[in-house]
Amino acid sequence: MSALTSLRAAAKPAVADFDPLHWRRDFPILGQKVHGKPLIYLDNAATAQKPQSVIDAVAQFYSQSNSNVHRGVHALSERATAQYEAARAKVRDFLHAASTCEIVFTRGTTESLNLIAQSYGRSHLRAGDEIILSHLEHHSNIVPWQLLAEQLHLDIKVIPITDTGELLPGAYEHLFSPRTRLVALAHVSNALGTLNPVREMTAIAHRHHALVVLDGAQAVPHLPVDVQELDCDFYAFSGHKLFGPTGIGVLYGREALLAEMPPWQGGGDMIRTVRFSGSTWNELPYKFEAGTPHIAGAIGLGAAIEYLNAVGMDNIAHYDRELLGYGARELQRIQGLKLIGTAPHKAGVLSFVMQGVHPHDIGTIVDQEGVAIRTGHHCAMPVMERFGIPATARASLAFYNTRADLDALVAALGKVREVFR
Ligand code: C6P
Repeated sequence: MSALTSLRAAAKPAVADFDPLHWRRDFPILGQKVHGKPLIYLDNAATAQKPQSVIDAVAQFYSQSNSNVHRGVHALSERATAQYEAARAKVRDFLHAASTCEIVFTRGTTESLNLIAQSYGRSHLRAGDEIILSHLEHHSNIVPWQLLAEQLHLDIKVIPITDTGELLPGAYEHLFSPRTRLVALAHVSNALGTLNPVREMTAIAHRHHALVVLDGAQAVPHLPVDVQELDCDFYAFSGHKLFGPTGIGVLYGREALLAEMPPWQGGGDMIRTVRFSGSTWNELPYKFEAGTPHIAGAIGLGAAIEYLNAVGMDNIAHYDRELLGYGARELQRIQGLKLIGTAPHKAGVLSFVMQGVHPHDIGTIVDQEGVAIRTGHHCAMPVMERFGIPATARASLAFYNTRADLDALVAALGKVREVFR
């Protein structure tokens, strides 16, 4: 953490006094102009910006400690290993996991979910077994299960969603059968922002003896997460959406489950012994970290978590709700604009369409005003199909965004209306 950031951390504000501009100064990229206008960055669900302390941690690693981990006895290697493992401990505390054995570093949410499917799934599921997904999943929480289903002849069942973008109450439990082995759910939907009642849904799955995989990619930047309280079996997230580097992610898994799962990739560091007659595996979590990992990425992610601890995840969650409510109210004032995803419990995302305007045109016009949003299907094609639309425009929030940012979006959408009268 930079000196400036630690100074601000010492002055951690109470929830009611949360000042986004205070924290925004830590994000150098946000100070720039785009097309001659101040940048308004509202594409945080795609990837979030990085505070100076994360940039410094990565630069410091490469300029002072760069070395491989778990391999050398020399000073740099020991320092790199200590920093890499310290980052793992920060992730453990951030998720309230019981042990660092349960924290596997991956490339991101996508890799974490594929790891579960290919390691747990291939070794534990059999032809005719069933997996439950929901209609609002990101492709990363659909396609790995489809690949597995093809390999093993499994059946996939889907929880329907309502017009507000909530999982249809009551429909979920009816999908269980004695063959249901696993439920894989987004904690927060990236296309709609819906915050799913995952604790209750996990309890139901466990009553039916099914395991629960939670895709936390869009939850961790907005809410405190406690995997022991949620009681989930696996939890996946990406560092880059959590204000950390790209190319680093996390798979949390219950220790007892990870211990009985086979490795999914072979190579250096994941083995204990290698002979041509057969190999044996390293202890957890290294069994799942084949090859040289993204050391700087893990250290950067650790720095991001330290930074978020200073901001306070409770403050972030409270502020996110407030800002989301403001944004929804202001956007709905725009003639012909329809919000897609109006669940009462949401986090971070305002998806919308405008009558007579393709979302890509919305994105292009607001970009000219310095406002960065994402347009498209958001890697959630089944959601688009459910709402009968090809795409949405999506503003996604972070704690450094302000009401003024949303006002700028509304003003830019006014320009869209002028062009498409
Ligand atoms: N969603 C978005 O703009 P990766 O690419 O592995 O870091 O994350 C994949 C992923 C998985 N689950 C959810 C809920 C997600 O939102 C994402 C990434 C980005 O919405 C890029 S498509």
